[in-house]
Amino acid sequence: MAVTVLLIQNYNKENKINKRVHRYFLEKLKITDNRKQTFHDSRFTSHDSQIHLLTNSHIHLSPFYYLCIQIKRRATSDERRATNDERRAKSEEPKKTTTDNRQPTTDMNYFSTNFTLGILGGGQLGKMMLYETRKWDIRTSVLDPSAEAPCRIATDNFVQGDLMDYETVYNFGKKVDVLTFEIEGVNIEALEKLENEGVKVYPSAATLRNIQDKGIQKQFYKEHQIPTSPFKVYKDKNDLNEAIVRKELHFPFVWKSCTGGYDGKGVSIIREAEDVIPLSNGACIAEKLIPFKNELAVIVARNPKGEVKTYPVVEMEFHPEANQVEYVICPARIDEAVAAKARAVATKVSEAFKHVGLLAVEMFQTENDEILVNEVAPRPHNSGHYSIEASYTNQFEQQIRAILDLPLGNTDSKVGGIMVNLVGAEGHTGPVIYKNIEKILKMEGVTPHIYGKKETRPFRKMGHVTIVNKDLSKARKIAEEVKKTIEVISK
Ligand code: AIR
Repeated sequence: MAVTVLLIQNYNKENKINKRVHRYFLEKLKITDNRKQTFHDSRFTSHDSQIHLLTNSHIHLSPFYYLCIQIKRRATSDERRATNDERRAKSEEPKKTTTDNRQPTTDMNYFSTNFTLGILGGGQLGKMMLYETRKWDIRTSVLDPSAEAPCRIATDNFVQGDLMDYETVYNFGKKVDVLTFEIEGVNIEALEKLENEGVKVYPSAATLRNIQDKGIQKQFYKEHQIPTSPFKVYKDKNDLNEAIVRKELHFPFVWKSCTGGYDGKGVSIIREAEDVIPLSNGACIAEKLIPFKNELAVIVARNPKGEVKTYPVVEMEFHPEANQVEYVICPARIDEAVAAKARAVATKVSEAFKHVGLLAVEMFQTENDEILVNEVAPRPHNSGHYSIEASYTNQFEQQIRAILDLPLGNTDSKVGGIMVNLVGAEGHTGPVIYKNIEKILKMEGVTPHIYGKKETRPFRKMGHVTIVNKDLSKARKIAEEVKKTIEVISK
């Protein structure tokens, strides 16, 4: 068993940390793993079961210091000790202020050490993030409910468990140095608790709170003067039906479940009363159906220092039935002025959220070239997959840079890129086959990505293909060929 000393200190009157107290504990307690946190009293709760306030008689503690001790099970090794010595030495240095008032992470050594990045969710987005942690030899731990999660093959430590369960997420988070997520459906209360105990959670629990529930997200846009389509929130299906009967709500409109929807789930266009019947019965929003010229997206990267970069605007074409993106085209074939406006709106959204990591902002370009924010995702996004082959810094590397407070990379493209989603064909459920994959491999500039989900289902995202070409119209033609050729079916 190793002892972790958690020093919760306020600065004294001279604004100095009591190094003597700190050193005393490091030496006397034979500490093998030490973390020092500096934050305000309000973040510390004395009734917290994990932390016991120590009133130590051996040394004099000024009223400006609180000293806490935390017992934790942890593996010890020479390597870990060496890393922690480095951290200890660095932690004596004065801390920089960050835009979100938390500790910057740059004093950590992430590369080829025991630093551990925790990822909630082990699907394709996590798997593609792991290509980058492997590239930089950063240790990872992944939590996912499925024993066959795609991340399993590339993470250092895999934990099977429910992402919505408080205890599971909390226990997982306690064992990592920085915690992130690759799916929004995670337990926020556990993230809040972890943050209060000094774990760095990026994007923050507060950002996720504003995004996870689509009703809250829309309200956030309204409060921050971010252009979005008109909407109303309803507490359940009954409430929605009553609004239809009262003629407060007119057909057609867009129904969105407030929670739990992704990859086209939880979104429907309601054209008549019968369309309401199959909807799930939870809190929802009804949005005005916007006639638009284009659906666009901009990925914004932001680190804890507040450095911000936007990727070029991409254009999305949707599958009419599945409500899933079929082609993502970068750069979007739109006027430069519209592209500049879209990037400016995305930056405004990012500033309002003060998020850390990536924020994918999906937008509509209306018939009179207005930009309306549809929704955001605080993570790597389908609309940025093209960047693996086409950009100087792909979105997954950028996510790692942003959450670890490293300098952000160049977001420009080296070449035009088009992404085609590989979704499970209708009528096929079971062990997956990528039919005709060898045919698309012969095509110019074509790279398939296989997510590693063993079972296919209609419209399930099973992979994607990127097509790069200096000539975007040529890439578009090849993308169509790819789409016609490859099929995701079951055995
Ligand atoms: N994901 C998360 N939000 C939207 C998407 N597409 C990705 C994440 C998650 C995976 O989809 O990588 O882990 C879940 O996919 P599935 O097919 O198992 O539902």
